[in-house]
Amino acid sequence: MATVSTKLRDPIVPDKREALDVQRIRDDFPVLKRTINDKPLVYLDSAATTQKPKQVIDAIADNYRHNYANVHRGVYTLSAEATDLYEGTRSAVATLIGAPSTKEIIFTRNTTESINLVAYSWGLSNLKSGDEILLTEMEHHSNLVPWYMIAKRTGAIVRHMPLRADYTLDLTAGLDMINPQTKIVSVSHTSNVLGVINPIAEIAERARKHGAIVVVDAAQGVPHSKVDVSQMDIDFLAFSAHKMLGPSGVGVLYGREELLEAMEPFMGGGDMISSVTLDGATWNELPWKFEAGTPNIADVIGFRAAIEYLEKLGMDNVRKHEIELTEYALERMKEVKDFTIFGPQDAESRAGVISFVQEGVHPHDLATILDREGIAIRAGHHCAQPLMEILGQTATARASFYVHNDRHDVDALMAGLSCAGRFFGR
Ligand code: 7TS
Repeated sequence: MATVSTKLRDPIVPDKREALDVQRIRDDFPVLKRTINDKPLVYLDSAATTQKPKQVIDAIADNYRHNYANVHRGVYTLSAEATDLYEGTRSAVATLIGAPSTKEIIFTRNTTESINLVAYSWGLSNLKSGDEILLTEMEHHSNLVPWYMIAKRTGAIVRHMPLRADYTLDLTAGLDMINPQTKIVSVSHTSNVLGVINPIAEIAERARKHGAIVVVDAAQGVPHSKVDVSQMDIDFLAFSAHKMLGPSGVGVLYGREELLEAMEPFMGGGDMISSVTLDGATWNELPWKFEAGTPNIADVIGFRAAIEYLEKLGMDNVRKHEIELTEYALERMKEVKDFTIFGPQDAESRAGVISFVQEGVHPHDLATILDREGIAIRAGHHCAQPLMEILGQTATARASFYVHNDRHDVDALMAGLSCAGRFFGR
C-alpha cells in the first residue's frame, strides 16, 4: 500500500546556471511524494512511461467534471465545448512539432498504432513484391513488427541499416542501402535502449532522392527535445502522449497532407465518413478520416496540459537538463567495477536513457534489489530483441531521466548499484 512521506530529500538551493528548477518541478508530481519500501521513490523509468504532473491530472478531471460529452456530433453546448478542447489539443500538437496544418495531426492510441496506421494504410496500397522497406538494427518492436506483417502480405523485403562498434548508426553503409527499390525508410529518432539520436534530416534527404517515404518513430524524441517535421522534411512522425507527461491511450501520427489525402482509412466506423448508403461509403475530410469511433476525449484534452507544461519549461531547457544529468551519471558510472554501458559515452550526442549490465548480476535481480531501495528502473529486452542479439545480451538494466530527476536520483542509483554489487559478492 502506498505511503506518503513528509520529508523526502534535502532541499536543493537552485543553481541559476541549471536549465530547470527541478525542486519546483518535483512539487507538481504527486507520486514523487510516495515512498516505496519506506524509501523515497526514485523514478528512473520515464523511457517506458512518464509520471504525470498535477496540471495534467487536473485537466483530465476538469473535463469529466465540467465539459465532457462526445465530440464532433452534438449541437448542444457541452459537446461544442468538448469538441473545442479536443481540437485545441490538435492545434497545440501541430505547433509543437512544426506541422503546417492541423489536418496533418491524427490522434491514435500510441506510437505503435500510429506506425501500424502507416504500414497498413500506405503500405498495403503502395508496396509490391520486391520493394524494399528500410529500417535500422536499433528499432523498437513497434517499428519492426508492423513492417514484417506488411512485407508478408505484399512480398516486400525488409532490410536494416547496421550499427557501428560505438552503437551509432553506420550512416555510410545505411545510406548506401537506399536505392530505387526502397519505398519506405522508417527510423527511430532516438533509440530507447542506446540513447543514440539518429541523423534524420540526412536520412530523409537521401530517401527523397530515391522517391522513398520517410517515417520517424519519435516516441523517445518529441518528449525530450525540439522536433520539427518541416525542418527534417519527413513524411510521417509517430509519438505517444504518455512518454511526455500526458495520459496513456493517446498517440499522434503526423502525416504529410498529400499522402494522407491519397491514403485509404485504416479503420472504418463512426466519425470517419462523409456519407454511408446501403451500397458503400465516402470518407470524411482530414484528419477525421483516420479517427474512427469515439476517441479518447478526456485524455486528448489532458494531453494539452502536458504540452503546455513542457513548453513552459522550454524544450531546449528540457534537453539541456537531460544532457547535464546524463553527463553526471556517465561520469559516476565509471566508478563501478565490471560495468558496461551500451551507447555513446558523450552526453551531448545522446539521450538520457542509459542501458547497462554489471558483470555477474542479472539485470532483473538488479532491478529487484533497487526496488527494495525505492528505485524504479527497467530491466529486460526493452522490446528491441534484434538489438539485444547484436549486443550479445538477453536483457539489460536501463535508467532513464526526465524533467523531475536530479543528481540526488543519480546518487541514489549509484548507492543502489554498489549495494547490489555487495549483495552479489562483487
Ligand atoms: N518506439 C520507441 C522508440 C519506444 O521507446 C517505444 C516504447 C515505442 C516505440 C512504443 O510506444 P507505445 O507508446 O506505442 O508503447 N518504449 C518503451 C520502453 O522503452 N519501455 O517500455 C516502452
